[in-house]
Amino acid sequence: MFNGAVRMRKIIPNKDVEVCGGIREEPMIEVGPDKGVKDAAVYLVGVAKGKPWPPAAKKPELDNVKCRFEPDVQIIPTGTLDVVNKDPVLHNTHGYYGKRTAFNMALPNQGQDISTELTRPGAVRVDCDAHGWMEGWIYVVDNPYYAITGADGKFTIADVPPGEYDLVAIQSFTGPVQQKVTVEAGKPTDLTIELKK
Ligand SMILES: [Cu+2]
Repeated sequence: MFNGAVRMRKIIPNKDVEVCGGIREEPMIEVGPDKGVKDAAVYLVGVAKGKPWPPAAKKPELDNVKCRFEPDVQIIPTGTLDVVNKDPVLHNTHGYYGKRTAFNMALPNQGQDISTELTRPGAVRVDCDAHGWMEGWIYVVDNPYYAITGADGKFTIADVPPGEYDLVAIQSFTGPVQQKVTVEAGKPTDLTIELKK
C-alpha cells in the first residue's frame, strides 16, 4: 500500500520522437483505488533451502520497445539476462547496482540481442545513455520466494517453509521497506506492507 501523494514525472523526448513518442507525464508510482501499489517487488532474503525454482517460462529478457523497458520491473534469478533492441534506433542499455555499473551495452540495430550475467542478488537500475528518461528495474534474487504485485497491489509467495524471515518490498519511487514475517506450517500468513516515501 501507499498512502502518500502520487508524484508525476514529465518526460520530454529530445530525439527519435517518431519511435519514442512525444511529451507526456507518468506517475512515479502506480496506486489503485484501494491504495494497492502495482509492480512492487516483494521477496524473502537469505533463504538457503526450500522449494525448487519454478521452471522458467522463458529466458530472462529485457526489451527496448518504443524507448521503454519491457518489462519495466522484473525479478530474475542470478544468472543470464538477454537485452534486446526492438526499435530501429540506437539504445545504450546501462544497468547499475547502486552507482556501480553491472552492464553497459550499445545496441545500434533493431533485433540485436546481447546477453549479460547478473551474478549478485540486489536491485539493478537500468537506464539508457541515449534516452535519458528511460528507466527500468531488475531485482536479482538468489531464492525462488518472490513476487511482483498486481494492479490491486496484491501478491502471493507460495510454499514458504515454516520459519521466520526478512521480507523486502520495494518500488522505485518509495524505495524499500524490510520487515520480519513468521510463517507457520499449514496456514497462510496475511501481511499488509506500507511503502513510504
Ligand atoms: Cu534508449
